[in-house]
Amino acid sequence: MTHSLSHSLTMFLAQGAAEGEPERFLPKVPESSNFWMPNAGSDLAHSIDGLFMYITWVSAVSVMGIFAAMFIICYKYRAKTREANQQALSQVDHSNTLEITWSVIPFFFLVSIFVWGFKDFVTLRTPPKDAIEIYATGQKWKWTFKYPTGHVDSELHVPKDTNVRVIIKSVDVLHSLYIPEYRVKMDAVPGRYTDLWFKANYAGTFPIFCTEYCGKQHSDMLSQITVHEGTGYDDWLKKAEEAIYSQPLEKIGEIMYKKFGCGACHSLDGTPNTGPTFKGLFGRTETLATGQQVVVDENYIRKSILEPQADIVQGFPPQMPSFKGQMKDKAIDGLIAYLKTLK
Ligand code: HEC
Ligand SMILES: [Cu+2]
Repeated sequence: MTHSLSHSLTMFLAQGAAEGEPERFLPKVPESSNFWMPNAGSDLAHSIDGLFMYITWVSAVSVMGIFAAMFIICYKYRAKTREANQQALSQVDHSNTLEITWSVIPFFFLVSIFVWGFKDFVTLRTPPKDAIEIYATGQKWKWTFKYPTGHVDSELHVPKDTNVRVIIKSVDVLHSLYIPEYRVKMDAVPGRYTDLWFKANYAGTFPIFCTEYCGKQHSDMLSQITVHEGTGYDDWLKKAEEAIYSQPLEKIGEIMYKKFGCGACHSLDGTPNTGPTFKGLFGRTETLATGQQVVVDENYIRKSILEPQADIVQGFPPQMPSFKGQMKDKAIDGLIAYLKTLK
């Protein structure tokens, strides 16, 4: 029987997979060792669970001890007659032994909780240097993950037994990236980077949540993490990119426009920004800084992307970065096709 919360959620998400969506597979994890926690998917998660259980049991036993003493003392020293109630027969107001006992014993427990907690906290906040880095962006109401290859996806994919550092940002309000499987959670803050890291011990697909209330569809801000075995991660990355490149050219171009951030400088609605607008660009006659006139065609666009400094458009600063070596040929073809559609 599987009784952990995370497992139930994973089953729920897996059932939700519609036809044509990427394949999802259920975690191959051992039974959770305690019934109220999600599966612990990393070594650190085990340690955090251990600390949690330690604090829980220390507290539970202390509470039982304190309550037992309270009831026994209430009963034993109750006033048996009305007179006894009026005036104490004897009074004890100090006991060194008792005071030292109930200070020193809890002291050791508290110090042990601090040492264990601090050790795990330092590990939690110190990503290993060899970690692969994946960028996560929170926005109302979805997560996007950007991989070292430049691929952007709505789901997180990682290799098993590998340190992964997720660098988190937000483009609008506060969000918080939460992966219960690894007991890691970090706020996504507009205007700054935050991060978390983990090393997955088991392959499988697990839920990801936003745990910072961020507006009316906050509860829909779900994603999932898939942990791959062997070469699975690289295979997935390759396949995911191929899926983009098997689309119609204009569509590829539209994706590249977003992926390479052309929109930061080139608008689609006719307003000039840092660079000229893309609206009606194809076929337009452009005056260059040299005074020369050119008609925007396929070759001109390709050259603008690969060697932006070669032809500078009059009235604009030479600020466009070169995308040489970053973009596949098919991406450039796609952009050209996309620009043609922007009449
Ligand atoms: C940092 C800002 C910036 C980014 C990002 C940027 N560009 Fe540019 N781009 C410019 C500027 C400024 C010019 C005009 C000066 C020049 O010709 O270099 C320009 C010019 C162009 C031109 C020629 C436009 C014309 O009117 O003749 C094309 C085509 C172009 N960019 C395509 C792209 C594509 C495609 C991307 C994304 C892959 C991109 N740019 C990203 C700033 C940028
Ligand atoms: Cu959110």
